[in-house]
Amino acid sequence: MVLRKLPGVSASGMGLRLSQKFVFLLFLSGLVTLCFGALFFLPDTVRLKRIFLSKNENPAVTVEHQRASLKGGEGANVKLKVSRKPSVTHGARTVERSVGSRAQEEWSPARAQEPAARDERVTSAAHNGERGSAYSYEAFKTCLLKPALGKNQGTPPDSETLQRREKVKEMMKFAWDNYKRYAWGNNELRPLTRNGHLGNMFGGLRGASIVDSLDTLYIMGLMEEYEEAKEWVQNNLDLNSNGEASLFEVNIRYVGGLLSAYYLTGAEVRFSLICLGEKLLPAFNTPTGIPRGVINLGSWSWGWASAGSSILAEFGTLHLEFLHLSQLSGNPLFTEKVMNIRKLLNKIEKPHGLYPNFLSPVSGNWVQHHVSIGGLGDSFYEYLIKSYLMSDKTDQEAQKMYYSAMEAIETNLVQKSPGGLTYLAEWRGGILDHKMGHLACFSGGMIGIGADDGPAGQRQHYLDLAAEITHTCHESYSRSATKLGPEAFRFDAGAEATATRLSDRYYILRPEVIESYMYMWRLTHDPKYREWGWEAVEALEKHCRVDAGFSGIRDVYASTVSHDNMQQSFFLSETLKYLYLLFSDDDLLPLEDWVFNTEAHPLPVIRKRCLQEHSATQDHGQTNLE
Ligand code: DMJ
Repeated sequence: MVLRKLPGVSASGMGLRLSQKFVFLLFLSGLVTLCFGALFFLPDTVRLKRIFLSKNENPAVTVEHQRASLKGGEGANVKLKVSRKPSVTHGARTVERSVGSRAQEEWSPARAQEPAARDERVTSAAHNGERGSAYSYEAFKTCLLKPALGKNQGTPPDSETLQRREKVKEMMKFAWDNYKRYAWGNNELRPLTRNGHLGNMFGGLRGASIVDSLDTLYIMGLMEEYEEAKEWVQNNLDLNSNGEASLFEVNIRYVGGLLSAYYLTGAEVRFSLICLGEKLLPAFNTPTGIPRGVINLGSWSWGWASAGSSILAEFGTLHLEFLHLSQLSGNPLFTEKVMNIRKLLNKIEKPHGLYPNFLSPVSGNWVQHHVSIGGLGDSFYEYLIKSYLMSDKTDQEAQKMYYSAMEAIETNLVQKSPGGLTYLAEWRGGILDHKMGHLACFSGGMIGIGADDGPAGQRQHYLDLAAEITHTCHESYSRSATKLGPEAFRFDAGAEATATRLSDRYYILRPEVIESYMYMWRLTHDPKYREWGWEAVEALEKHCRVDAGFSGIRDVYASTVSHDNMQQSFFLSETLKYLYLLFSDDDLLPLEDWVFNTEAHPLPVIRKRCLQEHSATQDHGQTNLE
């Protein structure tokens, strides 16, 4: 029809002149290219895109794998879904196979990764069966100094503490049962509307509350619930999920949760752990190796997505989990990635010895000079001291970095209010903001566990500082109507540990204050920490417990509360776990053997020498038998 209207052009195409044919063909091919190119920009959910692009490049692979493949697991068959990426030699297909050691030689999740597969070192020894580097769960257990659950599951001798602990266990069961009933498989429970919440933090990953709860259920002895959770992870945790996810959140909740479940119970989740770990590696494909904060988890396409600067607390909170990923997989790449971050941080100039919160992953320079021990900075410092402790106190570089950072923090950020409260201010290009976030309250515990290994003669000083900060955070709770603390509190314009802005008054079931009570209890056995913990339990019961779970509240100063309709997964993973530990004996997850990641997932101290000796003995034994 269009052609007919053009002057000098006959209705039949045959009548076109050569130049007209050329222009027409050019136009047509342009149109086709444009349409095909546009497919790339469609959301992953659009069917057309899946038909044209995904099928061949990202097929779901359901893998049945048995413990025979990975040394030291339990006998359970494990079904999990992983994303299989194209490789040069393998065609795309959906396979269901038994992953015994032979099957793993043929295919490893590492080989299936697109961007990471380009790095040939991404071949997990755990999967290709390399002798000597296979991880032994039995060896790991012999290297623990004490039984993980203590002599008697940490049961406290006095009846009052025992009753309090039972109450916390009941809260966990209540939170879990309601999640199970109304939100099973979702990331969180919405307890008022009685439905599930997926959110956008984890890409397409689901079940955050389940993965986050595994270890809490186990240490509380909620075994039926633990089995349900484990079964869901083994059968339904779908790693083949598209969508942009926070590298930090996936690492601390999913990788951390699975690591703890593996180490505590021997549950066979090592394969999914390594798959997931390898899916995070493309985030490091930046000019500096400092990872981007957001990663496209399931996609064949871009490894990382968002532009802009990387956040200190995000790229600085990978070390513990990544070291364990190397340990379990035999693949040094995970360790190399986080050691590279550390190298850059050591090299870069630090204003007054402080670490600003934003860094460009492209230039490797600080983006602005905002320093905080709360949000954006917090767990970077936590992971320095915990890296040292988790290395069996051999990682002296982490030790040095932590204590130098502490020195700079003390010189520049530690303040005393007119009322005598010690707090950590924030620093903006040399100007102090006299505000402390709830998140910063974890630092009481951190400074406490770091007290022993600082410069000589500083132990008591650090313990005192830890106690003072924990006291201030308790004040932020006791000065509110609900006895729960606000998101941020200030020390200016007459305020002392209270929120002055409406927008800072909420409480979302966060753990940090209780976390510090738990550490301070372990370090000092001062009964006030258990009392403070109990005050928090009563407040949670009174104001956050609703008919179908626990909910955050919008204003801690209002005596009639308004709920936010969200039971955060960290409430099950952290808040309730720390409370339970606070009312348990110290031999439940003893601190000599375990460090908690920033989501409260316990990870064992890596005793390299012990592990090597153990495998040497095993090898020796084997040789004798042969
Ligand atoms: C948790 O997810 C982790 O503790 C993280 O480090 C920051 N805060 C939340 C809970 O408040």
